[in-house]
This record gives sequence, C-alpha cells and structure tokens, in this order.
Amino acid sequence: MGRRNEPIRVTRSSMPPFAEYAEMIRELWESHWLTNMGDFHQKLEKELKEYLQTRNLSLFVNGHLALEMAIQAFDLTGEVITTPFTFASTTHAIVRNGLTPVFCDIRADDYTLDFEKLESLITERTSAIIPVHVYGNLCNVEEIEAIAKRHQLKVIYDGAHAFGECLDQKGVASFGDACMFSFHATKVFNTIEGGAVAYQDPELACKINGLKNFGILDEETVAMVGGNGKMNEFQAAMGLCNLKHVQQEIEKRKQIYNRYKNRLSGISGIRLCPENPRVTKNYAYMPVVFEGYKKSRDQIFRELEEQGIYPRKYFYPCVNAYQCYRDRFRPEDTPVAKRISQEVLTLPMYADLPLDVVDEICDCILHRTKSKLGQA
Ligand code: T4K
Repeated sequence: MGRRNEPIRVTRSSMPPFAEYAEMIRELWESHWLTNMGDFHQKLEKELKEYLQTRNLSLFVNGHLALEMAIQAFDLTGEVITTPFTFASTTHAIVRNGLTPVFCDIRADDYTLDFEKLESLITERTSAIIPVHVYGNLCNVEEIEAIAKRHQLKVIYDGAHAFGECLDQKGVASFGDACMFSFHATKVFNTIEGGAVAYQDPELACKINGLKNFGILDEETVAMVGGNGKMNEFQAAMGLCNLKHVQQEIEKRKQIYNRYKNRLSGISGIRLCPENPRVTKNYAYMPVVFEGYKKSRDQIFRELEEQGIYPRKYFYPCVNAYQCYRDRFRPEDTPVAKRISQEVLTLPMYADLPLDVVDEICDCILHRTKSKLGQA
C-alpha cells in the first residue's frame, strides 16, 4: 500500500456548514461587540447548562485556564492527588497554582485513577483529588467521592474528554465539586479553542467569573488577583453552531467505533477499553493497547505512518516522566501508567473518517506488511 495524498490524522475538527457560521458572525460586524461576555457567550453558557445538565457553568477561553482557575477558586493548599496518565495540562494546572501533585497509579482496565490506591496517598497536607475521565472513560465517581468525603477533600474532575457523557443518564458535570470540559478544535465539541467549568456550589459563581476577568467585579471594584480567561464571541458563535450538530457527530463517531471494535476485539494481545453499560459514551478517542501482541505499539505506529496514517501515542510519556518534572517524580512509582503509556496507540477517530480507512488501519494492525521495519 503506497503513501496516500491526504494524510489521515488522529482527528479532524468538526465544523458547521460555512454559511451557518458566516450568518451568525455577521451580527458581530453589526454590533462591534467581540468579547467580554457578549450575547453569544451568554447564549452558549445557557445552552451548555442544559446540554450538560448543570445549573452552574462558566465558559473559558480554553480548557486549561478553566481548570487552572477552578483550582484557584477552591483555595486549595498543599498536595493534590492526580493521575500521571493525562495531557500536560492537568498537572501543570496544579503546579501553576503553587500546589504539589501526588501521582496515583491508574487502573489497568480503563486507565482512570485507581481508587484502590488513592487512600494510601492521602496525608494531612492533601486538599483535593483531580482525576481525569481519560478518553471519555468515566472514573469510578462513587468510590472516589466516598473517599473524598471521608477525608474532607475537594474533587475536581478533568473532564476534557467527557463532553456530554452521562452515568446512569446523569450528566458527568454533576459529579464532584467541579468538572472541567475542553472545547479545543480536537474535541468532540469545539469552540475553536475553549473550555468550561461546571460546579455544584452557586456561591462560587462570583469567584470563578471574577477570576477569568482580572478579578473585576464592577467598574470600580477589583476584588481578586485574576487573569484573563474569557471566551470571545467568535468562539462562542462556533460553539452555538457546533452544538446544533454535536449529537449527529457523536452518532457518526459511534459507527467508526463499532467498525474498529468489530475488527479488533477478541484478538490476542490487542485490548480495547471495556464498555460500561451505565455510561452514555461520546466516542472521543479510540485507544488500543498492544500487550504481548505480535507487533509492538511502536512498530504499528511506524507501519501506519508509512501509509500516511498518523495515530498518536496519547499519553506517552506519562507526566511524571516529563523533562520538567524529572527531578521531582519517578514513572516507576506508577507502574501501570508507565506500562500503558508504552503500549497504547490512539487511532484516528472523527465523525467523517471513512469506514474504508478504518478497515485499512485495521488491516495494517492485523497483518504483516511488506514495509521494512525501522525505515519509517
Ligand atoms: N486535560 C486533558 C486531559 C486534555 O486532553 C487537554 C487537552 C486539556 C486538559 C487542556 O484542554 P485545552 O486547554 O486544550 O482546551 C491536542 C489538543 O491541543 C489538546 O487540546 C488535547 N488535550 C490533546 C490531547 O491533544 P496536540 O498537541 O496533540 O495537538 P495537535 O496540534 O498535534 O493536533 C492533533 C491532531 O488534531 C492533528 O494531527 C490534526 C487535528 N487538528 C488539530 C488542530 C490544531 C485539527 O483537525 N484541527 C486543528 O485545528 O494536543
């Protein structure tokens, strides 16, 4: 199989029909109101509260600042327990708040924080737990929150991958003290860049909304040392357009997922995430773990690359192996996360990915190819 003209990447942004977006942003030329919680911002916040089943939600310019400022809003101190099997953002948000991350290992089946190892990491300095619904695999919220309650800890979920998911029909935003969502271009629902934090305590509204706007409460009152985390009107307009199509996009992703599942499940050495019948999935990612398979993860990565197909090694390396954290943490302390990061490949997944390309990817994984290894 030769290299294709158009590369197939791990994902491709969902976009509304151009005319829909153009029509919506025409209003901005008329109003000249481009940012600072304008009409589109307010409308999107309202629509997302409904979609995500939450009473309290604040939009942000990106998911990272939503998490960073949510952490700030809770006035946490000392240590925060989190997972090393995630994107850089989760840990950086903790560290940039002056807090110490404590890494808990992950579960070997769904790669979420291992609640059975959680309690032994709690000290008198621990103030919160920040688990990640990684790939849209929901954490065991019941176990985590029972432990948090026993030790009076806050729980802030990194729900960057969990947009629109439900557990027993209950929106994922309803768990923990807060949940962050990412609306980055690569996510199931995007506002180009963007994010939000949903939270339970309505009293936090003033603080969270203040922090994202320099701590300004009104024209003459600056009550907090805030930053600038505001989503602009072009982003909000993109969100309003994309939200109309998101359910359809998720349906299409489901078809892709099912095709991968049909082709790759039941093969020795290939492991797909288990399906939780309680969870309504969004099919954000297609992670596959190669453990003792005839070809290694890196071999498959190279073979796909030779065909112009670019999966990603999300999340390799683990955060506790990053250069910037090397002096402080050891990946050996979280052996499951370390192993999974070396075995996992996230395959291309987006609504318009053609099924014949899915077949091509599966053929490449399942069969020997003629390419010479190591030449990619
Ligand atoms: N927590 C978790 C668990 C996260 O995964 C993330 C973000 C965050 C927090 C922080 O949320 P944000 O602040 O980002 O809202 C990408 C995304 O940039 C990042 O949002 C995401 N996680 C992470 C898992 O993936 P990269 O560095 O891998 O992106 P990049 O530029 O290599 O893009 C990947 C592929 O996506 C490209 O090969 C093609 C496609 N793509 C990319 C862009 C930028 C598009 O189709 N359109 C685009 O505009 O980080």
